[in-house]
Amino acid sequence: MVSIAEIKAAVQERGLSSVWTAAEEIGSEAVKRLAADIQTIDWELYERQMRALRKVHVTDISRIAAPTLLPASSAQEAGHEQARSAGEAALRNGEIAVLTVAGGQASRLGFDGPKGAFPLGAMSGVSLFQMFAGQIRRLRELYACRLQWIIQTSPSNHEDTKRYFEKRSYFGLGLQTVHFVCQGTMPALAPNGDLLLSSPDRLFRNPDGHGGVYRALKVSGLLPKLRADGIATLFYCQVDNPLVWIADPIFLGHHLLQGARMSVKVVEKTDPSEKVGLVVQEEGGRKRCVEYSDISAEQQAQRNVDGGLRYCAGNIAIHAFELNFVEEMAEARLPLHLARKQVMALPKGGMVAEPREGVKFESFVFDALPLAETSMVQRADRALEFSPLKNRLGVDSIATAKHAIALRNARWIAQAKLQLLPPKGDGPFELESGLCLSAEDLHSRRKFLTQTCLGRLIKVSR
Ligand code: UD2
Repeated sequence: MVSIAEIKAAVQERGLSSVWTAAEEIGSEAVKRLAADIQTIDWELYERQMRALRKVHVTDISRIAAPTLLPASSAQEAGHEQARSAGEAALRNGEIAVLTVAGGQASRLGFDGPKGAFPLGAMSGVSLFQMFAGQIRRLRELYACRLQWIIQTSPSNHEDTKRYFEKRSYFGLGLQTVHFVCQGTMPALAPNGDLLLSSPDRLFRNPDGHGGVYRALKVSGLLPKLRADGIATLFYCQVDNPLVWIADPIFLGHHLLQGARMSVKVVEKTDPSEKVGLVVQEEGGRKRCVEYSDISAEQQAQRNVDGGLRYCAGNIAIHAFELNFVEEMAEARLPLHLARKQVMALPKGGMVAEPREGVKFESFVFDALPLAETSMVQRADRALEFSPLKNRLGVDSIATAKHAIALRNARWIAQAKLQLLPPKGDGPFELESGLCLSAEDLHSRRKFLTQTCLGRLIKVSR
């Protein structure tokens, strides 16, 4: 047990003693509570935060090249067959689990609740979580496996997310196979490095970024359990991409056949101002992802002689991981990314939080990419696999995501040659969550389908 005096000494050593002022004014109990909070500070991390604060951030992209991209899984490609067999075998053998990061706030979406609970289904209003759960159910049916689903939450939405699933009986997936892992936090700092307080007896912290998932998995104790269940590979995706092709067997197969430790799917970036990070290759062949904010507008606009963008591999945050690699990354010191923002924190000498300048620190999942000795990069067909839901209106919004789902459905319906009854009124067709994973899968179910909701919702007849 560390004494308050020792905690105070550690704080004083770093010139941070003003952090006690408000708590001391209230009394010894407040000081104790604050001391308990400060005791959890990882001072080595704090030193790294300070170095990151002082460092002028420059990304050296002078010696990078565009990586080799495998064709999209939807492309007719001879090399895909072997990969599909390998990926399907891994699914059948129960060697794959799905990991979805859902710890972010849905603030840009203006939605009060976990982002995964956002209702996006055109007719049914099903949520992102339900769409994902449907795919997982279908994968289980097709590959006769127990496919487990790990969902990363954050302290602000952990309980709400769990309750959301409990209330809906885990969408029939079973409590034992859906795991919620809560990410950690990092203390935010004032621009001069002072600790910030959200109240007199509490540090101001923010979630540690999606890169916190490595540590969160380790701390949760889930990794040995997954290993004991025979899982060797994780399929990773973000909760805000309703088009994600969960556990795409061709992607997983290429990852496995190449002996990759971490793989990534990318879309071809055509608009230089599009806000996606870029996957690039370093000398020696390792890949890394350069965030859009780290690369100048001029660099992003550089073009090849054929007119295409020089750096066009847009990271869509879909990965495959070797489980051992995830465990190693839990111990790695991934770079810290800074966000200078107004935060609700106590002003110096004050007792009540108000907006003030602060610096939040996060780590990013893709910063593990250069640490992978082998990695594979595959193209994704943007129209079939990527439509991020970030904003209420405008780009990457509710309307664009719904539209992308409708277009993808129309494409699948046409390819599957379904004989549908003409629906009433306007609006797109919706495919019931979990109905199918692809046009071929939809075709295989054509004899068991029924149309409801004015003929626009296509379901399996039961
Ligand atoms: C991310 C990527 C961007 C591109 C884009 C694709 C970063 C910095 N940028 O953009 O390169 O791939 O996605 O859609 O990642 N999350 C957590 N915990 C956190 C923060 C985020 O779980 O502490 C989750 C969040 O719930 C979401 C995902 O990570 O599912 C992406 O988070 P974001 O919306 O903050 O990322 P964004 O839009 O900057």
